[in-house]
Amino acid sequence: MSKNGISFENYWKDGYIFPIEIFSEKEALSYRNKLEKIEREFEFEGSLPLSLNTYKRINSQCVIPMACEIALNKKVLDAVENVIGKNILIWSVEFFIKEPKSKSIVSMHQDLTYWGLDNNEYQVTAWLALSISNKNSGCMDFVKESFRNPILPHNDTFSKDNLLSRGQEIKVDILEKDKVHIILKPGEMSLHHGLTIHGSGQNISNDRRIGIAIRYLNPKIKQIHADKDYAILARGEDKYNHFIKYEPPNSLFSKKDLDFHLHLRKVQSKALTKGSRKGVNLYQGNREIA
Ligand SMILES: O=C(O)CCC(=O)C(=O)O
Repeated sequence: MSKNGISFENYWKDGYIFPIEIFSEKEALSYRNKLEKIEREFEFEGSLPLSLNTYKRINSQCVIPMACEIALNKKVLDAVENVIGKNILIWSVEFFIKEPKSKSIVSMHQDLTYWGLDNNEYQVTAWLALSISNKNSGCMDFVKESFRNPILPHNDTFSKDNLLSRGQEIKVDILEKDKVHIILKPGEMSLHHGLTIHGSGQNISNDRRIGIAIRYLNPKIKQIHADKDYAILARGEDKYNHFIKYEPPNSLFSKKDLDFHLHLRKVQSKALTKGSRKGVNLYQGNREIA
């Protein structure tokens, strides 16, 4: 049993663990309000070099201080430490938002398929709910113990309703009965392994479904597909320097941070587009988010 009263052994049995309480509903609402204020201010075309959606979905930790603040939260890091150890890097923070009664889905996939990382054990995703995440709002579904598989073949669907960069979908039929619904209240979090098969259905509720996925690494892990990669040191030390370190942003969408965001996307796209159809432009049209 860990400090937070959770038995993390289940993580290594099932490939995920939930629910872990991080924020009270009031604190979660305050973060949601902060996010929605940013949305009101920056959603207009031309207010940022790329669409606001791009910055929310990809590497938001570089340009949105609240994304980093949540990723650096002590309770979140304590939970992550139980899985990957006391030295912790933040690799990326992504907002996964489904509007009420929208068609957005996330096809069943394994995260590690396109990340270019050399080790399966030294990473974990924390997914924190800022609104109710249940079957109606399109919560994540995990397949128990599926993390024991290697990376399985995936198809790129590039479907416009898929929130994933390439609409990547595992080439295995997953039965409804094998999906575990990861029901979370605002302020609760799940942790999942990068080989756990997961996805999520449509939001048929009247509220937005807002989740933040934070990808954490142990510094021992290496990027092997991109020429270099970057991360923020969140806790402990990094004796390996496989990732170039940078500091969290001080303000929202500063010119310096926007330039760095662009650089990071270019550097990482080598890993994220590996094996994709030749000539696919990840900054194209509504697939700009990559
Ligand atoms: O938010 C979702 O529905 C899916 C998120 C996801 O695939 C992930 O965090 O790895």
